Amino acid sequence: MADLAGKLGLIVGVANKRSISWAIAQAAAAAGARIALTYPSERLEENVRELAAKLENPLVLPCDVTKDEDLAALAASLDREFGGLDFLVHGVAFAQAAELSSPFVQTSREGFRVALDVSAYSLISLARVAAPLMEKRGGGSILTLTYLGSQRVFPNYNVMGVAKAALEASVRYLASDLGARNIRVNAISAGPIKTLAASGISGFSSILQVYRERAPLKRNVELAEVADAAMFLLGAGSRAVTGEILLVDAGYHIVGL
Ligand code: NAD
Ligand code: 0WE
Repeated sequence: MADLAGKLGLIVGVANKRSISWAIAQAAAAAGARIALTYPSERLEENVRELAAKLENPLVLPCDVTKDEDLAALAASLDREFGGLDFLVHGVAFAQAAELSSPFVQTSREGFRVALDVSAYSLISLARVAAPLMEKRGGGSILTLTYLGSQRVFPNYNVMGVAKAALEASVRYLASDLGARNIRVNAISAGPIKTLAASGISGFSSILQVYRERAPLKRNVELAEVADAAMFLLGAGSRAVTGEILLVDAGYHIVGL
């Protein structure tokens, strides 16, 4: 497994023990990294602090990605406490519930704004905050999480699909922008996993079943498998990889019929 000994990482998007970001945080910590976790609201602070306590010497900081002042304070805290940054994991997505159950054509202006702001623009603003800290360390690796609904239509994924398309394009533009500073930007497009974000989706179990039947590997993907792929993209093994969307979906995306 990738060696992240002595590396400093910021992980945004841990809500509970089933979060993909938490699986990545645990794997990165096991590989020797020191981790900063964030929480978006006081409601989730206790959850995140409890999980962070399982890590060695963690940093826990507030950050609602829709608030510029939170991002500025996050940058200042990281600069003070870490003095630099080697990697950033972005595992944040949100759309208002109504947008994931109404016909796509009914997408509201506000629903579109919120989904794109939280799920796509936040990668750009976090990258802007992280880049100067990564420069201090001679470069870095930025990783986000996306879903195939960016490229293909999945019933009810709706405006989240549009947000993920914007997120994936942002990965390429950021990779181009930050490459000269030795900062890489990539995404993992994961197959469906029953997390908090998935528990709000009606019919999620049938989505898992369809993937299990049709994917070449005839099974779903596990949190640890996404985390292992993340270790590759965060570590030196991927030092010449940037702007890439790596599908970790048991091969589902290659199937035509
Ligand atoms: P999750 O609910 O555990 O993670 C989503 C996170 O977004 C939560 O921690 C939540 O607190 C955070 N968040 C929402 N609004 C925020 C805000 N304003 N500021 C800061 N944080 C905010 O669910 P997950 O499945 O682990 O999702 C992580 C990422 O993985 C998402 O981008 C999701 O789209 C992506 N993904 C999930 C699946 C899946 O099937 N679970 C598949 C592919 C990709
Ligand atoms: O990105 C996601 C889901 C993200 C998400 C989930 C919720 C549920 C609760 C964003 N916003 C909200 N808002 C809420 O109020 N996934 C990749 C998981 C997912 O969601 C689907 C999927 C898959 C897979 C929705 C429809 C079809 C497939």
